[in-house]
Amino acid sequence: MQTTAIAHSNIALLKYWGKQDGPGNRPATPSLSITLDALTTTTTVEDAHADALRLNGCAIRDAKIERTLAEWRRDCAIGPLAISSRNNFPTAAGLASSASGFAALATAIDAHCGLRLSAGERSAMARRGSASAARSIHGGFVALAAPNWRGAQVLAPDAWPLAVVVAITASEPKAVSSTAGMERSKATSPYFGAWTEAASADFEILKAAITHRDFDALAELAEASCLKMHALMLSSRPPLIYWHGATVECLRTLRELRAGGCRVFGTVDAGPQVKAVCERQDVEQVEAALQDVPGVESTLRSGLGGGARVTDS
Ligand code: 2P0
Repeated sequence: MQTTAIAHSNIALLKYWGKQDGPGNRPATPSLSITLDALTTTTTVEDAHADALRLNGCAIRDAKIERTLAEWRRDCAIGPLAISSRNNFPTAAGLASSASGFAALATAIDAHCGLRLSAGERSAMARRGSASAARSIHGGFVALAAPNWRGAQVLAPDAWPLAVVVAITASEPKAVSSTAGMERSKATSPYFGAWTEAASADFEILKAAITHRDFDALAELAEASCLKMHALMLSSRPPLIYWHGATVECLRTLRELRAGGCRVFGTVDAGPQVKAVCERQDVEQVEAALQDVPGVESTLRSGLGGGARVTDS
């Protein structure tokens, strides 16, 4: 018997960077994201004699997945599993493959092992693997915040159907993982205290921009959150420079488009890709402009997607 689940990647409009001390993989700052329909992880689990993992068709060992399975087994009855997972986009390159990956894995295991978890419990389960995965349990606009640090939907995908163009500037895995980068920023950046102190107020303002569907406010606040996070990364020691030259050029291109009246803004995570968020009528113009930027290898287009779900059991 096998069970398959699918989950979509998400990108943060308000960024999480840094963890609380103690167990549970709780973020130090709240975040808000959009779930992307075109970027998916599909994961199949099957009973086995011992755990085995395949990613994109290759047998692998993954310390983070092994550690997370061990944590889940402390709370739930989960037998040995053969896990096979496939991403339809580059892995570990700043496109949130761990978000869709752990959301799909938690959803598949919940159904396969008959855990009967609520969406909130499944989100907390996914968070143990990767905090951003807590958001991919839900579709549309999603918040991850205190006190329980479970993802919660703010708006359904069709309530504000924005579009996203991802400009891929490099598809190899990043040099410093998000987890290691966050630890470094927390330990060494002189701005870390200011980052966490402003987070609750930033969260409320950005959440209001989403519920009011105020694109101009969202653009300004999301861009500010992204650049503030990268200031934190740049001020870490040794510095975390996830950007490539083309990353900056894409952001400049998007700011020019916005100044010309196009409703678009850019955001960048722990990798060199640029995600342009725009209104649907502008998506072709945005994609064409990004394809013209030297160093952009390819682009992906997406709308907003739904939450993680079982597809086959
Ligand atoms: C985010 N990122 O809010 C931020 C912005 C990247 C930059 O969450 O350590 O894979 O597994 O909890 O969730 C990526 O970090 O990190 C991330 P862990 P995760 O989307």
